[in-house]
Amino acid sequence: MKNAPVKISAAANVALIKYWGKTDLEKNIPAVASLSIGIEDLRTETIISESKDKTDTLVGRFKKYEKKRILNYVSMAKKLLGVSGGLKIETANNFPSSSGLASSASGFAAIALGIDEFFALDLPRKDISRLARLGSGSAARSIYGGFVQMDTGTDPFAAPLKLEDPWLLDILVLVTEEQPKKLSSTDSMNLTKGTSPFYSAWLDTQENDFLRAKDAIIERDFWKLARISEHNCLKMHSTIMTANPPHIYWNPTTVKILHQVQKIQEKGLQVFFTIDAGPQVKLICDPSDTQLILEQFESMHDISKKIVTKVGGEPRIERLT
Ligand code: 2P0
Repeated sequence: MKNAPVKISAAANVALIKYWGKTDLEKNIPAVASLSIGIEDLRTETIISESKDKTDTLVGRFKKYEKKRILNYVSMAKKLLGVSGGLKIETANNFPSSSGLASSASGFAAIALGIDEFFALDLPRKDISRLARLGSGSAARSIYGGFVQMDTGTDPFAAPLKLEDPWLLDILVLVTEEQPKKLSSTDSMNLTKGTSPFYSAWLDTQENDFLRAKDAIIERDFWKLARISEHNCLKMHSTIMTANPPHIYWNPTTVKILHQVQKIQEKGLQVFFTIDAGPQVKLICDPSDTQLILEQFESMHDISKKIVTKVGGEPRIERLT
C-alpha cells in the first residue's frame, strides 16, 4: 500500500423531517424517511493517511467509547470493501461534539468519503452514503450538500433533492449548552421505540410529513415548510419525553428560544425552528430577514454561541501530495 493522504471536509446536516427509530440496529436502518439540509459552516475535517505501525490509529479529541466506535467502524468498512492496511485518521470538528449538532453525521460521512478516496475505490455516491449510514444514520445524508432525502428499506441510502434553482436559506445555530449530551441518540431512539406510547403515532404520520415537506420545498413555500418542520420536530421530542424513563433534551434556554421564535413569527419575519437530540436550536431563516431575526436574540445572554450560516454543505475532497 502506498497511497497519498486525503483530506475531507464534510458538513453536519439538520433534518427538517427527522429520522428517529431503527428497524435494524446493526445495519442502522431508519424506521422512517427523513429530509435534511446541509449546514455549510459546521464541518468535520478528516485526514486519512497510511499508519506507520500498520494498525489503525485515531488522532483527535475523543472519549474512550467514541474512539472505540470509530475504530470499529473503520475496521468494519475496510473488511466490507475488501481493502486492507493500517490507517491514520486525524479528525477535528469546528463545533462542539456530541451535543446535538450532528457531529456523528459529518464525522462518519468524512470517514466514508475518505476511505473511498484513499483506496481510490471510486464508489458511486449512493454506496458511499450506505457506508456512512453504517457509522451513523444521519451520516448517510452528509455525503451531499443542500436538501437531501433518506428513505427506509433494506439497504437505504440518501439522495439529493433535485431543485431547478437552489433555495437560498440561512441557518442560525443557537448554542445553549456545550456539554456532551447524557443520552446518546441511539440509546434514546431504542428507549423511545420500546416504551413511548406515542411511537406508533410517530411512525404512522411520518410519511405524510415527508411528502408534504417535499412538496413545500418544490413549491418554495416557506410557511408550509415551517409548519410541517416544527410539528415534526415537536412530535419527535414528544416521543422522547414520553419514553420510560422519560428524557428531556431541552434546557430552559431552549424553551425561551421557542417562545421568542413564535413572537418573531407574529411580526411576520420568516423564521422557523428545529431541534435535534440536544438542547441547541437551529433557526431556518429567509436571508432577507436574518439580520432582523438575529437582533431579536441580542438580549438573550444565556445563548452561548450564535452561528450564522446557510444551507449548503457539499463535501470537499482533496488528495494531498
Ligand atoms: C436526524 N437525529 O434525522 C435525527 C433527528 C437527531 C434528531 O439522526 O444511532 O447520530 O448513529 O444512527 O444519526 C441523530 O442520530 O444516530 C439523528 P445513529 P444519529 O438527524
